[in-house]
Formats: sequence, C-alpha cells, structure tokens
Amino acid sequence: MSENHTTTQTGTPVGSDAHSLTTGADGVTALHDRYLVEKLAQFNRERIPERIVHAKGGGAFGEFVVTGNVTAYTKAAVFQPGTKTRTVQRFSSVAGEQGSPDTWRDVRGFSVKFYTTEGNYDIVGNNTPVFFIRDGIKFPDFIHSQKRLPGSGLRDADMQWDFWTLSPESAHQVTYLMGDRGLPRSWRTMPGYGSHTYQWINEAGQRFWVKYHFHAHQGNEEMHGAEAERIAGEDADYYRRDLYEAIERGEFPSWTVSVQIMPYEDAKTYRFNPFDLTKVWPHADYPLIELGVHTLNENPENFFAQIEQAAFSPANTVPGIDISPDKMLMARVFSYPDAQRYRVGTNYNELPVNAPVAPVHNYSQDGAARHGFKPASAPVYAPNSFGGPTADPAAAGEGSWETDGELVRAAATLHAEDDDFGQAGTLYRDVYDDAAKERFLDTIAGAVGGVKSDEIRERAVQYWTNVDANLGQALRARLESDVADPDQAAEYVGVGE
Ligand code: HDE
Repeated sequence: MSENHTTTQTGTPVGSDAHSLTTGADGVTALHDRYLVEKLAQFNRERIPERIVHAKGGGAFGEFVVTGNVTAYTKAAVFQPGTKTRTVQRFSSVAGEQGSPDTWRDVRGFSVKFYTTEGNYDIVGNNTPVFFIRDGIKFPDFIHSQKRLPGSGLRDADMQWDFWTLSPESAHQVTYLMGDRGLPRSWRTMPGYGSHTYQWINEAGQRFWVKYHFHAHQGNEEMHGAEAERIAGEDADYYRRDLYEAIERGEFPSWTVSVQIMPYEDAKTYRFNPFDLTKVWPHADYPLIELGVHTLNENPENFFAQIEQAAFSPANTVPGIDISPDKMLMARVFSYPDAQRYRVGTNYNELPVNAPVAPVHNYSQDGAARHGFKPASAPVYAPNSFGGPTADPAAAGEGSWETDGELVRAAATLHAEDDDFGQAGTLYRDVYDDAAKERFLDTIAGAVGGVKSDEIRERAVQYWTNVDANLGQALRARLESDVADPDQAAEYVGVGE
C-alpha cells in the first residue's frame, strides 16, 4: 500500500476524496459516510476565535544573542553575556480584523518569546514606547471606541475622538499614531519597545527598573497616506508578505536590543512617574545600554499552528525579571493568559510553539486536549512526602517593591513634571521635522475632519492645542477653511492598542 494515501483523522485509508457514499451513483448520501462527515465537521472547526485586538499579524522564528554585559543588573540566564536563545516573534496591527489591510494607520504589535533555559520570557510590546491609557480598567472602553458602532457595525470618527478627547492621557500615543510611526514601510523597518517599565533583579538581589528598546538594523522607514491607502487596496498582506519573502531570500532582519536602567530608589523622586505608560524616560536621564541582537531567520512551517496559536504574555517572566507597579502591566498579566485559555484552549502552553525548552514541574493536570502527563507514581499535590517538586523562592528570582495604603480607586500619583500633553508636545516639536509636521497636520485634519459632532470636533482642536498651540491654531485654520480632504478621514481607520 503506498505510503502517501489519504486517510481519516484516525489513520484509516479512505476510498475517495471526490465522491460521497450514495445508494447507486445517483442515489441518496449515506449518513454513515464517516469520511464525508468527518471532513465537513473538521472544516467547520478550522477557525479559533481571532485575537480581540492584534488579530492581523505575521511572524517568524529567530535567535537572540547577548552582546552586552548587564550582569550587574539582572541574573536572568537569557541576558548573560554571550547567551544565545531561540525566539519566536509576532508583529501585528491592532484594530483590524484578521482579513484587514496591513497598511491601515495603526500602532503595531511587537512581541518576542524567548525560549530560555529558565522558562519562556515574553516581551509583548508595540512599535511605540507609550500607550493611550494608564489604567487597564479603561482598556475595553478604549478598544470599543476605536472599533465598530453597535448598530451599523461601522467605524466612527466621533467615537474615536470622543474617547481620546475625554481621555487626555492618550495625547502622547495619539501623537505617535498620527505621525509617520503610524505607517511603517514594513515590520522590518520599524523599532519595537517593551513600552512598560519592568524590574530586573541581580544575583545579589538588588533591584532595578528597566525599559526595552529594539532598533532595526534595517533602519526606520515609513510610507505616507496615499501610498498606504493604495497598498491597502492592492495587497492586504503587504507586511506579512514582505517579512516572509525577505526571510525566504535569506535577508534576515535584525534589531539591536538596548535597555534603559533606573536605580530602584530613583523611582520615588524621578520627575515623571516611571510607571506611567503614557510617558517615556528621556535618554538624557537614563541612556541606552546595549543588551544584544535579535535576528529573525526562520519562517513558520505552518502559519496557523505556529503564529495564529502563538501565545505571548507579559505574565511570562523568568528569574531576575519581573513586572512593575504599572497598572496597565498588572492588568495585562491577567488578561493575556485568560485570552489564550479562551482562544486556544486550557493547555495552550503544551503546543510546540508555546512549550518551553525548560522542564515543567508542577501539580497541574488534565484539562481539554491535555497530552503531557507525569509518571503514575508522581504525587499530584503539594506538600507531599514522595519527592514531588517543591517551590524555591531563590530559584524563582521574583521581583518585589514596597506597597502599602488603604484600598482606593484613584489616579496614580503625579510626579513633578507629570501631565498629559508635555511629552506629546516634545515629540511633535522636537522629533517631527517640518515635513513630518506637515504630514501630521494633514493626517489629523483628515481624521478630525471626519468628526460629525461640532462639540467633539472643538474638543479635538483643543486637545491638539494643548499638545502645541501652533498646531492647534493650524488645525483650526485647516478645518475652518474646510480644505481638510474628507477622503483623508477614510485614510485613518485603525486604532492603536
Ligand atoms: Fe494587549 N492584548 N492589552 N497591549 N496586546 C492582547 O492578548 C490587553 C496593551 C499587545 O501577537 C490580547 O492573546 C489589556 C499594551 C500585543 O499574540 C489581550 C491591555 C501593549 C498583542 C490584550 C492591553 C499591548 C496584544 C488579545 C490594557 C503594548 C498581540 C489576544 C491593560 C505595551 C500579541 C491576546 C500577539 C494582545 C489585553 C494593552 C500589546 C486581549 C487588558 C499597553 C502586541 O489579552
């Protein structure tokens, strides 16, 4: 019997892939045509729920090599000098559903899973160093406002700008989103950030605060409105194709990974709240320190198994690395595993793309589609007298910070220079050159020009005036002269996440 014959899912050879089992060639179909039934039933179940955000994306496998020396700051094995670690990375846009165009204006997801010897470490960031909100409790509202109206199922500029102008903390990230960073030329030509502040712990138990930066060796290249819109119509998978074909050609994209390190005690008095995700730490305050180089050099063999089912989570930390008291990061630690249990299944971490290279020792068991198991003699509870695994705080290398006070619902403490518009204004004035400023004005005039409500549009002009008075004045003039290209409003459909 030839080895390459068609079988059922249970390995039984089948008679035909072209003809159902019928009574006579023209008769009725037999219900017991189990291959027909299996094939149709399997087909109906090929899709799993798409990611509620970051649904559209692509990715590849790679390698991270430590080129710097940060042993003074972290004991994490993955970041020890010379260490090489296999990785998988997924890039994504945020608002678009799975079939949406890659080149809609949006923030891009930038997620890296390190298969380290001490367990998987995930940096789940974006191509921007900040975010729209400071507290995860606002996240569902934010995303609702950026997606689709409940009645028509359409996107709506009034919803988008109503949320943003009533959430002034969004200004820094919206300034990124509406600038050139919102339309990268490819995933290979954009930076990445861990965005949040994380904690590192060294061998001596000393703690530090850290931010991650990924700078593309391919440089940062962007495209602009009209070109992005044309490509969106011609090739919805433009970025996914670019990455896949570059790796096929042997052009392996790479990034230098650097960190900013803040001494633990500095956090209390730093001029910005260092755990406020809407803020950056100026490099003059905490310069970049090179950590290593990340290279993507292997395409997935199967997109669904290895990219669609990949589960990245800020909860995946390793000894010597932990999260920080950033309200957004703490909320994400719950949300990602919850989303993945729902989307992929209880035992999603057993899938090859999510499975650690480090051994797994614990007392979890069973659950849908479980296929790993321990020897029958292994105890299934702790503590036990039979040599089962025991927890070891030293091995866990977990972080910590002081925390006390009455339980309250309140905005985070503002530090000396904390506000909602300052860093957005600095980005607009000091980073965007004249041409970028002109493109920026075109984009926000187009987007705000699409707002129907006069009240919200006026608030949007005030929002941008708070970012920069000249910008606000130019926007008002542009809107009033009504040269805002109504079609341009269509150019902005995405949302950052
Ligand atoms: Fe996400 N985010 N997020 N996010 N996010 C998800 O997890 C969430 C936030 C980011 O390629 C989801 O498995 C909450 C910030 C990326 O698989 C979900 C909050 C940043 C990806 C989720 C945030 C991100 C996600 C959807 C507010 C950058 C794709 C599917 C506290 C620093 C990862 C999933 C991949 C995915 C929750 C905010 C980036 C719903 C609750 C801030 C790159 O769990």
